[in-house]
Amino acid sequence: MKKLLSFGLFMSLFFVYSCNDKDQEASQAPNIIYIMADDHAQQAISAYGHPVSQLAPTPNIDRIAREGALFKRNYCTNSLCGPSRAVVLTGLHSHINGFRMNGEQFDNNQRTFPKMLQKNNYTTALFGKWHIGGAPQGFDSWDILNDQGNYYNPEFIHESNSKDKKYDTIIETGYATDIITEKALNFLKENKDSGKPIMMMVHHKAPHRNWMPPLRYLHLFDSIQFPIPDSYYRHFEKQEASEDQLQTIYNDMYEGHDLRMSKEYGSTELAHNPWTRDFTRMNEEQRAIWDAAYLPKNNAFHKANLSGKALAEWKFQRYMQDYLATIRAVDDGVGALLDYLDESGLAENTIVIYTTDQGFYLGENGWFDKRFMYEPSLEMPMVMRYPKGIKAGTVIEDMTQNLDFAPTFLDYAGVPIPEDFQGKSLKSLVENNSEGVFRDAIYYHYYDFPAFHMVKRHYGVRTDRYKLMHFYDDNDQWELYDLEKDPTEANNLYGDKQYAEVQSQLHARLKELQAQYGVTDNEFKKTPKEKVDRAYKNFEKLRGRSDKLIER
Ligand code: SGN
Ligand code: CA
Repeated sequence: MKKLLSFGLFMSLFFVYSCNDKDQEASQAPNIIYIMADDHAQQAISAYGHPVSQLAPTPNIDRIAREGALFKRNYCTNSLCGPSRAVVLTGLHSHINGFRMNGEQFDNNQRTFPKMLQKNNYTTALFGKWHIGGAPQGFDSWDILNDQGNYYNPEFIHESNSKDKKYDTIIETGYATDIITEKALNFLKENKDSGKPIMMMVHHKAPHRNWMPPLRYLHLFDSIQFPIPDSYYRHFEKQEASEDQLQTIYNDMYEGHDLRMSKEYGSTELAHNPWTRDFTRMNEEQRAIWDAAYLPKNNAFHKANLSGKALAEWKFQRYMQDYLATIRAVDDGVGALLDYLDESGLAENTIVIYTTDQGFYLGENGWFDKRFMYEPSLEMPMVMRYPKGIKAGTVIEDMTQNLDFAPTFLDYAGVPIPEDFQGKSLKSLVENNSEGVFRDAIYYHYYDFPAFHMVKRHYGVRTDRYKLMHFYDDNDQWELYDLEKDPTEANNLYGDKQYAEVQSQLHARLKELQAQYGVTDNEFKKTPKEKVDRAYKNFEKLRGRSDKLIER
């Protein structure tokens, strides 16, 4: 009897103890703040050291890296907005989560990490760009931009309190980046004492096309000349897809819409501007400040009467000035969130991530936009801070991917990672507890063709040193690069006898990855020729400039 009693006592003590422990653990689960910009190039985050970013630094984003970790080789699996977001949410490649290209509808009923965290005691929230269609699921609170969103006076959609309709669509006055930051701050303030951990996704529109800076930064970079990439006028050889793209700064940017060039001296009317909505939505007050800033700059441009390469380089400068000024506002927003975490005492137990949905071109090859598996668009800059677990100044050289985000968050939250997730948790890597190579190769597949910028469908493998790519749609071309000898991927070595061994190893690794990730033959559909021709015709009509194209 005595034995039984003491066993009972032991069990109840154990029960009380383990409950306490569990409660404590739950209350200690870290908050997760995931900040994602749209199209933020690695070259434009000063912590990465690229010369452009040294002229337009991002002190607050850098602070995350300095106090936490900088991921030097984080890559996306499919360099486009919607697909990247779908991978982040599901931890699965595009062909498994079903969202292969923009314009498709994400199956919101599928498993996502926010849903899993929500079921595990987290309060979850989402603010800003969504762009994968349908109503977000797995968030206690959400307020999203309509479609791509607009810089000025953007339209937001959220669940309605009214019985008659499900959603409210509201135009909010102000600048999108600042409004999104404010929504995030308000949410933190309202929920910080709820006793539950928070997972909040803050998705900026900036610095996505058409790069409209906030009123406070319309002159920020006026006096700065940014370095023009050596490859600005690159002539392509054995790179058919690169020849056929439509994303060249000097030929494809719309002079009004993208570069804010005016029709003529003395006019505030925009030159070639196929989409007027971005400007007409500004109110009178905003438009007056805007015009007062651009009129003298555009007048000076007309006076200079530039053509040829001088014009192409002027366009590069205007692009950089505006693109980087939109980033300054994003960086301000990051700073406001970090300051609030400090003031509120939340900083210590909060993981803060800053990343973007894919890389971006800042004039390399003469380009803007993304989509290609080449380095500038494959790279997905990422910094991460967690004072409790990550040592300040950590630099990760291993190849990581957006595929790894979902398992990382679950791991930190103490939620079991499903076996079919296709990425790996970054926790032990970033906390310096892991051994060996994190990943020896990554798999990539881009599908959105024919579409904006006409980047052909392709897939490939990247290892530590090499990259093998296959464009398989309206052309059929393999490309092979030795990234150590040729970091800008100018020299297609496919078929080069000296690389025969490397080439066959890469083919083998590619096949293995496709088998591992469940890639089937259905993934390599070709587009009918008439459809491709029609798309080229349509996009040719829209090309940026009325007079002749600038030769490479
Ligand atoms: C818009 C842009 C394109 C851009 C796509 C996809 N044109 O269509 O330049 O590639 O978005 O971007 S715009 O004139 O309408 O701005 S993504 O980041 O959403 O994938
Ligand atoms: Ca994007």
